[in-house]
Amino acid sequence: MRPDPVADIERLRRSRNAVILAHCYQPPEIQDLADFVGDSLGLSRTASETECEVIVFCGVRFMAETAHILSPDKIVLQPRTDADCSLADCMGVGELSAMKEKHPDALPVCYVNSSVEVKAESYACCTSANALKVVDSVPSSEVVFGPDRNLGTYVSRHTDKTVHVFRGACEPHSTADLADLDRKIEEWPEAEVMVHPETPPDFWDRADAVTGTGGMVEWVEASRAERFLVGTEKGMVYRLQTLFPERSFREAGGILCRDMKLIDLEHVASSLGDLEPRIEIDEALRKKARESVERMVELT
Ligand code: CIZ
Repeated sequence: MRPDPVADIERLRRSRNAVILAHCYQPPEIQDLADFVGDSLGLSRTASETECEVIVFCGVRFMAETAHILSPDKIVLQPRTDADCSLADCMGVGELSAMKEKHPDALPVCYVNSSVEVKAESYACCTSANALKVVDSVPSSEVVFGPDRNLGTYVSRHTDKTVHVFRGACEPHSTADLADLDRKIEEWPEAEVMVHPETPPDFWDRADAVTGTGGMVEWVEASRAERFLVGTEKGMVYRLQTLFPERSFREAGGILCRDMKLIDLEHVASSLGDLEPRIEIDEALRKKARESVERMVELT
């Protein structure tokens, strides 16, 4: 045990020329010490634009992979390699290839919450914020969409294209508690309701905004409401409360990602000290995955 991991982190981040990224689902003490807090793609892009030599990604594996895809010359550390994503893990290249074979006229679009291998086999990547725009912009009238069935269904309801949706789901979001949301709507009837598109459709029907974490920040910024119910992973409430201390937020749906909570101060300090565990990706695979991320940028 380190007597003072925060002091170690402060010393090491300077000596290593490191930036610490925290996804907005991370525990408060990790969000508090991070250089940047946000969504996975925004963080990866921000880090790629800095002069740092080391990126510590406090998040799940696909997020640290995305940082490495965009910053091949930097060392990317993921303090806990067992922090996985149930959504990214549910679709492998085999499943994607089977869908491509079944729908040969469709172009594959993958949600950023996917493995580097799936990104490399996709025509374009997307985020929850731009999924509809990407699907509308790819040069085909049919799309294979994965891995998230809820986001895919949301997109299919708002596009004229045929969307073949993979069956995958984020475990915490897809099993969110609707009765909890309904109870909180009754308790705070004047609150605006924001839900993530990874939640099931019943959640969207009750929401003022169906949007990803970045979209939630923008929604609150533009809104005059004082109270908000937040239908995504619980860590987002801390993020919103930090950004908007004069407003009130409550989580709704009881959405908790245990993998996101595996990272603690001890692990951040030891990964900075050891410069391990590192994300390593085969260079040819990384380049292919980067193409699908770049195509998303071109299309949006
Ligand atoms: O990709 C991300 O950052 C996730 C998991 C969610 C979001 O809505 O930004």
